[in-house]
Amino acid sequence: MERQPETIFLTLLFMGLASADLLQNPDFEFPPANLTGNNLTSSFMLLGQNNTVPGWTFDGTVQYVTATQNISLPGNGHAIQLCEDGNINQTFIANGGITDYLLTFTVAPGGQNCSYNADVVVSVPDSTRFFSWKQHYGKEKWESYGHYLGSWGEGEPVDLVFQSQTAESDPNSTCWPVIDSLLLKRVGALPDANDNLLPNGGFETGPDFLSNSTEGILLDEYRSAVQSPIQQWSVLGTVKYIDSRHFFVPQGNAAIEIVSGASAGIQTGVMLTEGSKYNLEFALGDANDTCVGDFIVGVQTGSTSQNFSLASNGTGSAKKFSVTFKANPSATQISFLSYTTIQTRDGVYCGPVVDDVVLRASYGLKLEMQLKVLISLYILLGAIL
Ligand SMILES: *[C@@H]1O[C@H](CO)[C@@H](O)[C@H](O)[C@H]1NC(C)=O
Ligand SMILES: *[C@@H]1O[C@H](CO)[C@@H](O)[C@H](O)[C@H]1NC(C)=O
Ligand SMILES: *[C@@H]1O[C@H](CO)[C@@H](O)[C@H](O)[C@H]1NC(C)=O
Ligand SMILES: *[C@@H]1O[C@H](CO)[C@@H](O)[C@H](O)[C@H]1NC(C)=O
Ligand SMILES: *[C@@H]1O[C@H](CO)[C@@H](O)[C@H](O)[C@H]1NC(C)=O
Ligand SMILES: *[C@@H]1O[C@H](CO)[C@@H](O)[C@H](O)[C@H]1NC(C)=O
Ligand SMILES: *[C@@H]1O[C@H](CO)[C@@H](O)[C@H](O)[C@H]1NC(C)=O
Ligand SMILES: *[C@@H]1O[C@H](CO)[C@@H](O)[C@H](O)[C@H]1NC(C)=O
Ligand SMILES: *[C@@H]1O[C@H](CO)[C@@H](O)[C@H](O)[C@H]1NC(C)=O
Ligand SMILES: *[C@@H]1O[C@H](CO)[C@@H](O)[C@H](O)[C@H]1NC(C)=O
Ligand SMILES: *[C@@H]1O[C@H](CO)[C@@H](O)[C@H](O)[C@H]1NC(C)=O
Ligand SMILES: [Ca+2]
Repeated sequence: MERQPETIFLTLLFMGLASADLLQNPDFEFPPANLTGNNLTSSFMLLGQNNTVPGWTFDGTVQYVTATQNISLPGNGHAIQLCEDGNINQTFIANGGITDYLLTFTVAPGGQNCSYNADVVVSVPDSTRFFSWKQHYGKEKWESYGHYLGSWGEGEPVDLVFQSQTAESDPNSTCWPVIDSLLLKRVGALPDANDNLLPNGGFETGPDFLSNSTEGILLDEYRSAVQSPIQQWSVLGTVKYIDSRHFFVPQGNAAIEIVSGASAGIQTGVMLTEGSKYNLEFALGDANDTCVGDFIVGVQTGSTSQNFSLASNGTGSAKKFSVTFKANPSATQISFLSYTTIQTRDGVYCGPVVDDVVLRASYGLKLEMQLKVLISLYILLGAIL
């Protein structure tokens, strides 16, 4: 089938919006102005007044990092270390209508033999969030995080600031964070969900994946479903956003793996018709990340909840399940919580994968409605005749 020119134009426009480079030098591959590849040999170089990194402003002690055996990075080898009182910032200009902005970034602990890892603080106007270095959520010495930055409209300047923060007074015993590989994404309207009453039930809309990373993206707790990196879902505990290029994903390009211990998971809310019956369908599985064990997933639909168990051999498989429930008077909470803490043989935390969550009025309701319509038609006909 041939595409209409306007469809192509719209597709290009959409892709343009989605991939527009909002940030300059987001992976720090453009080195300090007075350096070139030839003399970029030292692994840590202190930034100064005359050697700044293109696109960025810095303050405090900040170093330009070149990856060596001593430090592993996900990108092409250059990054920024935020040392004592160190911060970097860049202002980007929001474009298009008011939309959400999602950030993906990577953190590695810099230094050796330190007893304390400083936090990374990410801030934009009206929001500040701390990210602590977390071990055992991946195989690498770095972690990628997804973050809901905020919502802005055309022309608004947004100053994005990264800084280090530590409670430790001795800078020599502190590992200062190294940050790299920023991806900033504008999220437009969620795609049409067909007759699914839950938007983003397949988790296809979320922070961008690093194309080369086999680690997925960690999402810390986000209590609000509106201000969340997984659009329309709040996050409890820590979950991992996984891509189909590097994990087994039941549907589409992305899914959620619940990786932190008991009662971590995801949750959404939806207004339903009181007393009506609904059917919730979902896929549970494992991510093909050698996560072996018995998963127990608690599925809550309004005031009722039910546990589903799944034996995983860690080789990537999924099963469809469904529950039928009657809606409550108030907004209905739908959540998926993991009740098990499992580690792979390498000590990496892992757990059940949730995907393809579809909520529909149950067949019974549809039939009931059709019957009601038929009956009223008969009554109407009877009245006319
Ligand atoms: C680095 O290389 C550039 C160009 O090759 C040169 O202008 C500059 O002086 C060099 N700096 C040092 C410190 O060697
Ligand atoms: C930076 O460069 C300017 C001009 O080249 C020079 O005057 C100034 O002393 C330099 N500052 C530092 C801190 O090296
Ligand atoms: C770049 O400029 C800074 C500040 O003047 C200086 O300390 C550093 O040696 C310069 N590096 C090179 C390679 O010229
Ligand atoms: C790597 O770390 C070792 C100490 O553990 C140090 O001797 C060496 O110089 C470092 N290499 C680089 C390139 O910084
Ligand atoms: C991904 O890996 C390939 C091969 O290792 C490399 O050539 C490429 O530059 C990497 N891309 C990124 C974005 O790091
Ligand atoms: C970083 O912040 C400072 C102070 O708020 C501001 O003057 C500067 O323009 C910012 N730099 C960038 C690149 O946005
Ligand atoms: C870190 O500690 C190890 C073992 O305690 C030692 O071999 C190494 O030299 C130390 N590295 C630095 C940079 O102090
Ligand atoms: C940190 O280490 C440096 C050299 O390794 C030393 O000169 C400095 O006094 C140390 N600072 C503290 C607070 O121990
Ligand atoms: C589900 O399992 C957890 C952990 O075993 C248990 O605490 C909870 O009560 C169970 N919930 C239901 C509805 O059976
Ligand atoms: C792992 O589990 C899947 C699904 O239950 C099954 O198809 C597969 O044969 C199992 N593989 C092994 C090695 O047990
Ligand atoms: C699991 O990963 C292995 C490679 O690590 C791959 O060969 C296999 O096809 C994957 N299985 C599934 C179900 O995706
Ligand atoms: Ca999906």
